[in-house]
Amino acid sequence: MIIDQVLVIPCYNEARRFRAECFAKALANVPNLGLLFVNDGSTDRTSQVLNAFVSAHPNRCLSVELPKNQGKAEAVRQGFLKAFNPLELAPGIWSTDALKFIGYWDCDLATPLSELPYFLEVFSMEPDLTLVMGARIKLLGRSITRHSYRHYLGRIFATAASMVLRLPVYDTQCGAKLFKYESGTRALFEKPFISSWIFDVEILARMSQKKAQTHLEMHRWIYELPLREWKDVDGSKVKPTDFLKAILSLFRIARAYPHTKSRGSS
Ligand SMILES: Nc1nc2c(ncn2[C@@H]2O[C@H](COP(=O)(O)OP(=O)(O)OP(=O)(O)O)[C@@H](O)[C@H]2O)c(=O)[nH]1
Ligand SMILES: [Mg+2]
Repeated sequence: MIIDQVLVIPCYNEARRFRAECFAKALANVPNLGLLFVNDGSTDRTSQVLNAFVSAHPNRCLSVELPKNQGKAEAVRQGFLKAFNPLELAPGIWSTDALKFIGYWDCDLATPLSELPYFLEVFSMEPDLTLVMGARIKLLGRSITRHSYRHYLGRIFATAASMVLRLPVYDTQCGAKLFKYESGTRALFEKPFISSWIFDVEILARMSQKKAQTHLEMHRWIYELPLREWKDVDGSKVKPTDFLKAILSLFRIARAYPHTKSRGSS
């Protein structure tokens, strides 16, 4: 069995929320899926919980321990760098030659792992895509459950992010994203992010800069997939003040990526 798709799961003080049975079910349902957990300097029992899970699924899981808490952006980045480094992977089972997709997925499984096949389906229909991102859109026939204050703050933020990026993006912050495993993706994660929380916006800004140089249209590279299911999971560590911090970070991103212009937004 060869791993051809890997999900990086950033984990900060997740011992209580970690649902081993859901991750185990995903491993059983998707035979070529690998999970790469990044313990982001947790101070609870996350390390023990992850080690127990990784030991129970030795060929399917890897883990990274960050010595101190660095925030979601750096946790995800470290996971991606490991997944792109052949020396860090388990020989024979995990190989950089076999990997086709790499993503990140919030540990609380607010986006259930049963959504993953739909991401893969989009890639199979649109092979030129680089990134498929989950989008939390309330539509008939879907189950998107979100506290209303978080929904409205999220909408304000998303609108501001879309203006800064000059891209018609609906939901930058959904914690489920899948990339094609290729050198261009690795390049997106090469440098540390300036924002520890809204690094998703920065990823789009980095893609936008690159695409502007190559005159390619963003909509050919990125696809937002309306999720079938998403729910707020209790125990989020994001506070209302983080909304203000996120808006300030947007200004910093706008300054840091001045040529962020889309050619695919019209
Ligand atoms: N809050 C927080 N989360 C981190 C950190 N490092 C990694 N993470 C992980 O980032 C993911 C998202 O964190 P959550 O606390 O679920 O954030 P949330 O408010 O629920 O965000 P949404 O699910 O998008 O509403 C989880 O997998 C966390 O374990 C960190 O320093 N702080
Ligand atoms: Mg969450």
